[in-house]
Parts: sequence; structure tokens; C-alpha cells
Amino acid sequence: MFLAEKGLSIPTTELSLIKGEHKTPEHRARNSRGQVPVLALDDGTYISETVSICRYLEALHPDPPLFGVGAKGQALVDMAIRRIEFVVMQPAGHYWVHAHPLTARLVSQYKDYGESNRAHYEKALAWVDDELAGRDFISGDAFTMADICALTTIDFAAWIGLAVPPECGRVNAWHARVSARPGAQA
Ligand SMILES: N[C@@H](CCC(=O)N[C@@H](CS)C(=O)NCC(=O)O)C(=O)O
Repeated sequence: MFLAEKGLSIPTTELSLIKGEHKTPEHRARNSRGQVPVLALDDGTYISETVSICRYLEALHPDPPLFGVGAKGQALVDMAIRRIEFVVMQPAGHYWVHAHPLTARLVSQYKDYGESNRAHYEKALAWVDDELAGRDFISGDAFTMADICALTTIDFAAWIGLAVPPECGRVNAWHARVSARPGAQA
């Protein structure tokens, strides 16, 4: 979505997570965490972490700005991204690891703990709902990387069974607005 919003296109290679292609020594040499995505630079450098990859691309292609403008704007977008990752994604991630049937064969699950994250996730969304009062986007009046982080987190959470509660009206309206962007089809 970040690339589409920027109007950029880069060559991609897909790894099969089902086949474990991300855990091979060859891929761990690119990313010691054995995860995707990884951005390979022409000079042999590999950059992991989605937000870091996007931040690098933003520096090379500043328009349209997706990480905020100026010291204050950039700090506010960074704050919003970190909060989406730590406050919203974390309970969804713990639910995925500890309560979802698809991860059961991969890890030792603590199901009660996993399920307890549903309430944390819903509380986090209620907080996002409050944040959206009087603004169109997560970090303010402009669409930014914080919206991409929130959209992908919320869509992933819905896919694993954590829906946005109907009472989160502002989150639902924001979700419809941001999902309608051409970039969301990427
Ligand atoms: N913090 C990393 C998370 C990357 C991540 O969790 N990638 C998933 C696929 S979307 C993955 O590689 N999962 C396999 C694994 O963790 O072993 C980022 O933002 O890029």
C-alpha cells in the first residue's frame, strides 16, 4: 500500500511461509529474524522491518509525504505509528500466537492468555475511536503511514477473528474511507 500511495514499483520475490522458505540459512542471512518483508539494496544491504523499509523509501521519494512534514509533523506520525504497533497490534499478535488454531502447530499456546487479548484489542480500538474524534486520519488531517499501519493491523485482526466492534463508529467510518483509497487495493 505504501508503494502504491507513492506511485512506486519495485521488483519483488515471494517466499513461501508454508514451505518455511523464510527460515532457511539463505534468508536468515538477509534477515536474522527469519521474517518477511526484506528490502534488498543494490549495494548488498538488507533492510527489514516494514516501517523501516518504508521510512527509507520515504527519504528517497519524499512526495507525497507519508511520514509527516517538519519536526512536529514527523514526530506526531512517529508517535501514532508506535502506538498502533504497541497498543493495537500487540494484543492482536498475542491472540494470533496463543489463541488461533492456525498457529497451534507452531508454538506452545496459552489459550486463556490468548483469549484474554480480545478484550485488550477491543479496548485499544475504543482508544483509537476516541483519537479519531474531529480528525479524518489516525495522525491528523493527512493520510500517513500511521493509517497504513492501522489499516493492515485491523484487517489482519479481522481475518483472525477480531472484528471492529460496531460501537467504534469512528473507526468503522475511517476504515471505510481508507479502504476506498486506490492504494488499499495493492
Ligand atoms: N516487525 C516485523 C514483523 C514481520 C512479520 O511478522 N512478518 C511475518 C509475515 S507478515 C513473518 O515473517 N512471519 C513468520 C515468522 O515470524 O516466522 C515487520 O514489521 O516487518
